[in-house]
Amino acid sequence: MEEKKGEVVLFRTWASPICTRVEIALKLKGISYEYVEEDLTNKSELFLSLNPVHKKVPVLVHNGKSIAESLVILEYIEECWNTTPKLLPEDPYQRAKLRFWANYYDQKIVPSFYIIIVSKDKEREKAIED
Ligand SMILES: N[C@@H](CCC(=O)N[C@@H](CS)C(=O)NCC(=O)O)C(=O)O
Repeated sequence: MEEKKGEVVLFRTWASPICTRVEIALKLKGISYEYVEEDLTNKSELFLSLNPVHKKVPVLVHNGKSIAESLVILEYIEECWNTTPKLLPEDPYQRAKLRFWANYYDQKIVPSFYIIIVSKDKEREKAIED
């Protein structure tokens, strides 16, 4: 069940597995949000004002306040919507295992994903295999 905590907007781009991570968290917690597709080849002034340091998606805007960096956003979501299903398990060992796979996703899956969508031939085949 959704907890009413105000307006949530997610600036993302469809081809980003990093953004998908935030979207999964929002869906898991049943949080309603507006999706704004940002064109990374022509970033809007609004978007640049929301993440002036890194200028990257994802950016979460909650009640007019912006939060950048996907892992920071996940922690914010967990802290703000703390009565909905937990993103992290209680048990420290289970947490460690989850962090291991989250790190694996960042180190292995995300780079391969970008190679798959932009490369051809052998490089692409290798990324698929990886
Ligand atoms: N460490 C950042 C990485 C975010 C990131 O790399 N976003 C990419 C899309 S996946 C981006 O916005 N790239 C646009 C750019 O670098 O100009 C996070 O976890 O949020």
